[in-house]
Amino acid sequence: MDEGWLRAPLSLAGKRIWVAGHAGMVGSAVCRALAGESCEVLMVSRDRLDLREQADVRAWMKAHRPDVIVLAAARVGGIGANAAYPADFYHDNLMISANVIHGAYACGVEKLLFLGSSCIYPKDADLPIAPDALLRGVLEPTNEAYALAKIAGLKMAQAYRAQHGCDFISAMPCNLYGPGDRYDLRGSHVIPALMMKAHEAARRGDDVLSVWGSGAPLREFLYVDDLAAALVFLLKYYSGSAPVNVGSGDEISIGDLARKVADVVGFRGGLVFDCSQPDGVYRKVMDSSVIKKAGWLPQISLDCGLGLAYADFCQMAFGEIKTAAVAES
Ligand code: GFB
Repeated sequence: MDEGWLRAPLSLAGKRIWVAGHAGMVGSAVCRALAGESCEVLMVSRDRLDLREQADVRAWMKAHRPDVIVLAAARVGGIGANAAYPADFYHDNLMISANVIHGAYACGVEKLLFLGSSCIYPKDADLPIAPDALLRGVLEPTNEAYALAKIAGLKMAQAYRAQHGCDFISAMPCNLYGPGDRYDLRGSHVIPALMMKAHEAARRGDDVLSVWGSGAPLREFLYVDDLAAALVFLLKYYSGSAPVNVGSGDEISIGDLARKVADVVGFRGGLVFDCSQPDGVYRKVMDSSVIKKAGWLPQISLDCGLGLAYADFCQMAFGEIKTAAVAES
């Protein structure tokens, strides 16, 4: 077994587990995954606690005394949001990581799980990307701000382990999707953006669907509940310094993905590729063999996951239509 894996799992039963960012796509999936663990899940909404404010974070943690923290809160977004708001991506992610990680140390939290992203790795790293590729090359410029802030968080977690013996661990997921995703044409990641566009195009009876970039880049996708199962698995079984990659291992081109999304949504027209929009990194599939060897495997295929994500999108869209209709009456 690789370094850092526990023979006897950490029991989560009876623990007070703070899911920071519980309302987001990842955080809400973690809450679902923790539902079967007989633990108490602590949540606090953004309007009651701004994680970028150090004194507020410290006071909240002192008052609520979590035993375990899953740090799923972050400013996230797709390639468009990363390009438009690099200052926000730096500031918010650096502040959230620094406040929660240092606060966890100061409050004597038993375990903390920090979440990064596959974009922390150099853009020319050998594929599939293993954790030891970190900081061995230049980052992809389209998400440099987010990547640097996440690298700082992961390095900080390692430093608290090294200096103070804190049981702080890190997981690096590949591109995620699923229920609770952000649907916003300019700021979303590719799956929710294409789903929204294809849904609207089908409704209008358009002939074509516009896909950003060349369609050639490859991406590795993971359904968010598979990630959440991996995170609970890591909380119980992992206590090491090295970040753990969590991915499906399957790559698909953006062009093929767009066709799949169009099929799920029922859009029968053609695809056009808008090369005025960025492609981002060409490939970034990760080596997730460490967690797979330890016992976690993804359960939800891309085809199945896209169907589930579209059902969630429709429920959300229907909710909006209903609200608008009520407001008008
Ligand atoms: O999901 P996405 O925005 O993020 O884009 P990244 C993935 C690919 O899909 C890119 C293409 O090649 C996009 O050009 N794409 C096609 C689209 N149509 C669309 C569209 O309508 N919207 C979007 N957003 N993309 C992100 C990073 O990179 O990966 C984040 O920016 C994070 O920081 C995340 O690390 C995991 O995979 O390029």
